[in-house]
Amino acid sequence: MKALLVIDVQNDFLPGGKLEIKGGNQIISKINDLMNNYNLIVATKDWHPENHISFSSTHEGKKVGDIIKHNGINQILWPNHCIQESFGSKFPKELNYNKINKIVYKGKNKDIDSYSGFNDNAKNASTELSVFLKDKGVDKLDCVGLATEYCVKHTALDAVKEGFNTRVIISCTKGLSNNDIKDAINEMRINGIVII
Ligand code: VGL
Ligand code: ZN
Repeated sequence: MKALLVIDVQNDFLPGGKLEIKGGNQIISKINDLMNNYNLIVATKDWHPENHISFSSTHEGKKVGDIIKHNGINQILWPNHCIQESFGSKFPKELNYNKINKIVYKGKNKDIDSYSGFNDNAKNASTELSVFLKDKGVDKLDCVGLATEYCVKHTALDAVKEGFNTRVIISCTKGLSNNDIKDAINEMRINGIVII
């Protein structure tokens, strides 16, 4: 059984959003088309409280792009984004989100970021994603969404670790930095992810 995983396609990651990814809007209609090929579609949402550790505004004297160490792990500081229930946290109206069967929320704990839809960045806590997919009999997972080198990469790497036959449909992803995207694609390939 195959499933489509739509990662963090939310207003704040699209042009005009708080953490905008150039061209992020261009993948929406492609994802809508792709949805026709799947009987099970799951989406992740970045879902932060207002004082989240990943926001530069949470740390006095820090700015966007700074890297801090928190509880032993590096954290890049971002603009405030995807605050729970805000407009920026919502699906864009152009996305056929009524076809999504299940939404998994991540990054809810203010003390730790969560790029992966499966686990937080310390790999201490898991979301319900893996159990949900396995309960549905999913063995093949196709990943699309934003951003290629952050949440898509980390979600796909964890999917492999969870035993899913994992592919990333690269034309249905967009990232922030071309160099980092290249590195991310290599890292995903090395770890057994099929890039199509
Ligand atoms: C993401 C940075 C911060 C992502 C989420 O969805 O790739 N990136 N939070
Ligand atoms: Zn985030």
